[in-house]
Amino acid sequence: MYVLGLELSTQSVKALVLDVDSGEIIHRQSLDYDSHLPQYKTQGGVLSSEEPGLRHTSPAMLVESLDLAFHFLQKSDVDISRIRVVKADAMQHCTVYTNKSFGNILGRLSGETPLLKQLEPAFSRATSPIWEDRTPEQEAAYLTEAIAPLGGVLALTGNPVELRFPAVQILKWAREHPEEYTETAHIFCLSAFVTSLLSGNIAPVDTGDGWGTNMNTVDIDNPGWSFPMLKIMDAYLNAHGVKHPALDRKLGVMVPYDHPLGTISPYFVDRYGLSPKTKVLAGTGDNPATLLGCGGGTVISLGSSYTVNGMASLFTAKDQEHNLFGYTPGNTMALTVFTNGAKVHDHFLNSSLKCAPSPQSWSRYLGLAGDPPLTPDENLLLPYLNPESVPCAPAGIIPGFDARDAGASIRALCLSQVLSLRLHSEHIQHADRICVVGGGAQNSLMMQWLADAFNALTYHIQTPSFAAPMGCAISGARALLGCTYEDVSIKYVRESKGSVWQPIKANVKSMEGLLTRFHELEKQHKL
Ligand code: XUL
Repeated sequence: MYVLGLELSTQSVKALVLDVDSGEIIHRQSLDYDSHLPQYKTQGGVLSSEEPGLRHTSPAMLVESLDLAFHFLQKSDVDISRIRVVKADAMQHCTVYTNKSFGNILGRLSGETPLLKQLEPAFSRATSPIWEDRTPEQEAAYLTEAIAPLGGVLALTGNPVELRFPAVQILKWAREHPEEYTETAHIFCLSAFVTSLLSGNIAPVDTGDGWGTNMNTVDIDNPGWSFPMLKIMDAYLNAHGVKHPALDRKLGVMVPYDHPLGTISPYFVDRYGLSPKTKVLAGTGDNPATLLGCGGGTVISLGSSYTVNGMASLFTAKDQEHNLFGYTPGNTMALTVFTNGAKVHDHFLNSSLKCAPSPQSWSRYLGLAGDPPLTPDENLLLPYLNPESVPCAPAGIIPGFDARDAGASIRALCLSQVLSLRLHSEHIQHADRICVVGGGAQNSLMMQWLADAFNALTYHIQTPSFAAPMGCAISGARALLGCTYEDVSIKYVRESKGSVWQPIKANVKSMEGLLTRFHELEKQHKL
């Protein structure tokens, strides 16, 4: 018996097949959008734009990428008919917009024709804002103020108003394009959109993604939308000439994590040979999926963005920097998102070595950064290639990349990113082991310094860059075996032998002073 985990992340589509009986990962594939779907001209999966802060992707490209993932899976050695459960995760906060034809089209998809060709008439908005977008400032100010008399957005939804969350993104778009808004029958979080394609029905959103919208309630046992929030949003839309906004009808239903949704769409049976009995589970955000893929402990993900992620009870501090999302049924998780993650390394790699990323160029790049022992006067820098979310700060690499001493800049970047992760992780308490995933987990200097800064052991799981689709596969295995999340985590999450970094005492000590210096530097450059 096999289970399939799929992921639509910012830059790529990933597929992972887990053999539930042996516990082996028998297939994993990552296809980046830029090179496999070059017709969309994306850079790192993002459409080009003149407007600063505007970061959108193409829903058509995402649909095509799903077909591509299945095409490669079909061409692999995997006996696809043995897949019993499919679950997808996606970058959080990305939204997809369709008109009322979408449900009908889904219900009669033909395996003869690619998905996109059939779905094209269903889109009511040509592009999809992603989590990196920073444009709806006017709407964020409105929501913050309008909800204040009702206790504030944080108290109602578990999160402060976030520019990247769907609430303000929807309001801005509807203000600018009221006719598109009126045409729209369904607004999906990307994970629910992909799951709709997989199940052939309009799929609900789960609490993992639904809580990342600023429109949810904080009742984890009874998932749903916050009517005070939707009412205030409708009022804004009315005030901007949008007739009959009725946002609640467009958002659909919210369900708990891993809610079973029936069987796979006949499209995937006819076109790729999946069994018609394959079950589909509710999709989720990449962060909850990553947490499960690592066994539910404390996780640092060093991907396109960097995140610090762990289970947490529901609590809201006025100045909280973290976000709260739903996790496995009845549980919540906390996460801080550092927008400027691997992208800054890509930029430095390009500036220092003038070459494209490859295993060889990365190892030369890291070689320039030197060894782990730290001194109190290490160079530090603020690594904000793009505007930063944690802490909220405008773009700026300060004091800058030094082309004459690239090694010093690369070292300062690695160290400063580690310090920033530590400084803004108050939501993670007493972690003595930290699982590090994402492409950056290959950076052994950062693995060591993370161990030093957190005074905790850092380690890898096998296939750290597939942690989220692995989390989806683990959900699938749990649904098949009917056991607990703990049981499946113990059974399937495998630590990578020999990849453990213990804190170095002298470095732990040096980190204290470096943290203070970094904090000072940060304070000089806040919004
Ligand atoms: C989470 C967030 C990012 C995206 C990356 O709130 O914005 O981690 O989920 O895909």
